[in-house]
Amino acid sequence: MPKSEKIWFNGEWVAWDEAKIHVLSHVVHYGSSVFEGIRCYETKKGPAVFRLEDHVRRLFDSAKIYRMEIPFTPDELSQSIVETIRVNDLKACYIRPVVYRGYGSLGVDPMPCPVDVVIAVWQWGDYLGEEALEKGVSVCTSSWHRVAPNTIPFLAKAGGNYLNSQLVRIEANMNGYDEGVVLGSDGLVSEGSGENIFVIRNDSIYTPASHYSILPGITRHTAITLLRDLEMRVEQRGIPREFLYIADEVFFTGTAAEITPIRAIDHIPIGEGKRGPVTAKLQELFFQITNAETEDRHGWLTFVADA
Ligand code: PPE
Repeated sequence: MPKSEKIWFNGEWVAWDEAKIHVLSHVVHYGSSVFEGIRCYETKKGPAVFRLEDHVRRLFDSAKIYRMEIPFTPDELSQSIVETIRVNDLKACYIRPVVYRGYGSLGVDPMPCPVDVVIAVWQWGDYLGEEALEKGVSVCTSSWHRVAPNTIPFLAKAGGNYLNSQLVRIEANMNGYDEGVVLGSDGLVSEGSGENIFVIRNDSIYTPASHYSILPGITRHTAITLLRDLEMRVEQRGIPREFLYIADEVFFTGTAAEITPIRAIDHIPIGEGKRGPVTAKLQELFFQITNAETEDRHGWLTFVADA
């Protein structure tokens, strides 16, 4: 992966290669971390972080669910994120804050372990391949399902959740697909391994509601808001697998994936088998906002120069 200069480690600056933890840290054994993925975009007014406050809020929500006390305030963390971009002198980057149970005692009970906080930034390009945004991706329905509600909480963006996502992604890639769509324990559509999903048929747009074992994506919320600005309403509900096959358009949303069209599911072409008109319009609007080419009417950008 591309290295940057410095990593913010519990409030100190550490050189990229020196940002290490003990092998007996709780997180290594029990997956006890919560994290965020945030993007910073290059604009004519310098680098701008997209929806910083919302991501920091979700990080604190995730920590709260797992009773992890973050030893910094949300404002301090937001400021440190901006500072990390500045120190590394990056224009556009991906930002990965991670909070984890560190080194202290081993055993399932995490409470005796310290809570460590790290912020790393680096340049991260296309998530689902070079042509994904334009041509769309080919996905499968995963043979793995999401874990049931009341097993592992999906409203928390926790490291351990991604064991399930890893199985989905490995299976999809080994079978020649770009990504997998996961069904929930009830057999209804949940999301991608690292993206939320939207479905369009006729004049209606649907996305699984938050109780379908989805991560409540910030890009998902962005898409719902931008579509509303275009006078298109998104209905949040249960979606059966086969509804995807007969859709006019299907797309993924995510910080890494941004707005990615899906051109085929289980080898069945979606609509005309290419990016559809609503997806194209939404992408255009999304990138105009992230790149500060249009008015930031929802107040989603934090300019590194001003913060
Ligand atoms: N669902 C999952 C399971 C998920 O991991 C993500 C983000 C989303 C939905 C979309 O959420 P949001 O980014 O707030 O719109 N996945 C992050 C991690 C990807 C990775 O490979 O790591 C991301 O996109 O940054």
